Amino acid sequence: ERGWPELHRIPHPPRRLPLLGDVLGIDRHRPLQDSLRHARALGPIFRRRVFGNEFVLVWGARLVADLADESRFAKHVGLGVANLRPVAGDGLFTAYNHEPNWQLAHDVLAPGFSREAMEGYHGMMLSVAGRLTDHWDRRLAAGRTVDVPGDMTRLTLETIARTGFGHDFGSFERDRPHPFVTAMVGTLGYAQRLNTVPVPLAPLLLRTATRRNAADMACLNRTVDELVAARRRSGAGEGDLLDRMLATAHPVTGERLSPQNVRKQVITFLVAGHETTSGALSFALYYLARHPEIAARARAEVDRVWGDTPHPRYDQVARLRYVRRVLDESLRLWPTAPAFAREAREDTVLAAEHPMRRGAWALVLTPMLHRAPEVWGPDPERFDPDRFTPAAVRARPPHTFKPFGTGARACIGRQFALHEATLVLGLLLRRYELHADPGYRLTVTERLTLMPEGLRLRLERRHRPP
Ligand code: MNH
Repeated sequence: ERGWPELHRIPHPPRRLPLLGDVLGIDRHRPLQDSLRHARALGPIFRRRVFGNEFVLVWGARLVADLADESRFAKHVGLGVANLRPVAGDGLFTAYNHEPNWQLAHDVLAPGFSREAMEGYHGMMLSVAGRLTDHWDRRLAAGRTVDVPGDMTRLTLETIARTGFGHDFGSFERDRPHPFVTAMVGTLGYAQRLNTVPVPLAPLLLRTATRRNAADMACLNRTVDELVAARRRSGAGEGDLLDRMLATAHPVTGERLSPQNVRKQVITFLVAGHETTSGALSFALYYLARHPEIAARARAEVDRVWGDTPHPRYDQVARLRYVRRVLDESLRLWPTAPAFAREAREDTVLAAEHPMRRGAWALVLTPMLHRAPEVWGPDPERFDPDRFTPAAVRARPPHTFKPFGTGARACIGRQFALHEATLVLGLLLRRYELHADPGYRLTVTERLTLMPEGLRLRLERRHRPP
């Protein structure tokens, strides 16, 4: 509040209660979509007061581009991210900029996302995708529909567990999610709910939830400790993320991650490495099922680039340019990590208009940035992958498409996620026709990340001429 000397010039919702702030009519389970509603009414920068805490939300393209200036702004660990500190500690995602463990872990783990490393994961990604299509083939043979978010979560969890940690959660052999997933969903939901109650009352109002959360955190820790212990017993693997965490010294300082920090990194990567990719795949499948002409065009590309090969090569994935545009367009409308926060490094003026003191921060509302009419035109809700042709991308100003955040603290797993998701969409499009229930209305659930709720598809096996 004190960080913004001219706060009074920033609009806010009309109804304000002395104690509660702007919480009238708040949808506790959908705080993000609630903010989108306010954004539409209040414009490119606005503020909300929740239980005495005032915060600023931004989505106008000019304002966001300014916040992306790394010389004046940096990641702010606040709200949902800060609420995850008890779970993820000084892991890469939740670390404060000044914590030495951020740079250390970043430098040690970044080579795990290099092109060579990604090529090494490709075969494992393909084999996990095979478990998904086996599962879908069985559903199809039994005349059943498929649970899209559930199965995408099985797929992405197995992918990060296998490629990063040499571990198998057996997700496709279980009817219910693995306890790790249930615990993760619990802690994410809890972190989100902490924002919707007054902090001093949280222990009281969320008493049962807090007890559950402690049990969820214990489950996450237990899973991770067992995984690490198994690796220590078996000795080094094939140079995966876990090997890097346990054994790789910093190239310059020679420092290694501490055992406590390794635990936080494993949780961070298991969670960050699958939840958002699962949502991205689920939304893409929703749009493909809703737009048969787009699915047909994507499918034709897969047939052309991959032919009948059961094992598309690493380099054949990036060649699915149109499939990739479908994914980008899905991430435009529903960036599954839907906000990120930026703070002023020093006293500054945001977009030459809004003075900010050092440390003052704002939340960037990515789904609204991705709908800003000055960037995306008069019909931003329309699903159109051709918004991502090379020419269209070149014609847009920078910092207008930010599903992976920005700057030094942007997503380290971006290429991993895009490769995995493009590969899987290619495989699914080549194998099946996808049919949505005509009665299905897109409902987006929130647990810090976004997911299309209750999306099921009916499949048809494609019969391609040889
Ligand atoms: Mn990911 C940071 C979105 C996939 C691991 N990720 C971020 C941020 C966004 C984001 C946004 C920045 C948040 C912030 O500024 O506070 N991530 C995504 C999306 C997908 C995704 C939309 C999939 C689609 N992320 C992945 C995958 C991994 C991963 C896959 C790991 C294998 N992400 C991270 C980590 C960070 C991060 C780790 C924190 C990086 C840092 O701060 O150094």
